[in-house]
Amino acid sequence: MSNNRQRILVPGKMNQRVLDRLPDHFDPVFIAATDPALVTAELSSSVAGIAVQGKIPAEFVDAFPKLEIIANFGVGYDGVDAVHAAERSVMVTNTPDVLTEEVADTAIGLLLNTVRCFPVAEQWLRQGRWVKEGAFVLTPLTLRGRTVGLYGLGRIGLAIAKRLEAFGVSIAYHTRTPREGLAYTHYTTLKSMAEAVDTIIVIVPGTESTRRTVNAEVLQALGPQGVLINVGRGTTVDEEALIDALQRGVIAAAGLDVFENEPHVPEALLSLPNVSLLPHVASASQATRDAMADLVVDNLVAWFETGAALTPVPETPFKRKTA
Ligand code: NAP
Ligand code: 8YV
Repeated sequence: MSNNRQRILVPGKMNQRVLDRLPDHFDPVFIAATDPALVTAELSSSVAGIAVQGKIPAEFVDAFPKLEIIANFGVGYDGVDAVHAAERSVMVTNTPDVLTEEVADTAIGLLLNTVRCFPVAEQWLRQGRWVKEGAFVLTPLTLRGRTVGLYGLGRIGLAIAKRLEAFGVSIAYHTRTPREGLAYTHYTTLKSMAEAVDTIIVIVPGTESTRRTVNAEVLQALGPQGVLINVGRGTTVDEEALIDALQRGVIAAAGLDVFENEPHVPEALLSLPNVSLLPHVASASQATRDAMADLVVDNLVAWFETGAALTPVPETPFKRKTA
């Protein structure tokens, strides 16, 4: 391995394919966590790039004066302070597009599991209850006749909407800016959409502008037949308000792939019968995670070899400064 390879730091856990590919191009170094106390003087002065899966605090970024790029594993980059990185002229990349269809598939699966209780029905069969007690109960909810409101209609939201069209349900959406050329009804506020639909699928990024926006008022507006699906970020939903709404029948059911404090899921949610829960697996097939891993490494390679990242986030639209 040549000595003039760029040094890439991997703090904490990282997808195995990223770890396997990094040494082909770089001099990778590893520390256990994004903790500035773990950064030696030698690391501080040599790291040019960081590959991260999870949260990376601004003070950790500031520990590296020669840092040029942070490559985030995931399309959602709420764990990286991209505005702070931009102020320091540090490029931030994410992994859009390569996971869009997989996440949209999961959203539909979670929606069906939630309204038709398929995971519970499977347990009924596996536990021998079909033989001993007879047919599983008829589900009180159905997807038939529903009106689905997408909270977010970006890459993944649109892929979910295309799938929903085939299911014959009505489709609406709420975003800050309406999308041109679509037949779906646009609502300018989340509350007005919640009043008009009976199903909401959350697929917005986890930002300050979306934080806890699915609150008690929105859930009340969704109503007693209401179903909430969250495949975006846990921070977008007020989890306490959701638990209360599910306990009191303010809404009918929820399907969640993401939570406020992962991997911890509140006991109150676990004990509710009207929820379907997944451990943040929307993109978690081998093929899709491999494609995400490749994009992480390919962004680093492109940055150092061509001076331009493949998928920069909007906050860092710049090119590499050459000496
Ligand atoms: P995207 O293409 O950037 O789309 C984001 C959408 O959210 C846009 O329609 C945007 O429209 C809307 N939006 C953003 N802020 C909003 C606000 N304050 N109010 C209303 N709408 C808002 O992103 P994407 O590729 O579809 O991914 C979306 C998110 O899904 C990611 O950021 C990530 O957090 C999450 N995700 C989760 C998983 C999982 O494993 N569960 C996997 C992949 C992605 P406007 O800008 O017009 O408002
Ligand atoms: C991954 C995700 O689970 O891309 C995202 O935003 O939430 C998921 O695809 C996550 O990035 C893995 O750390």
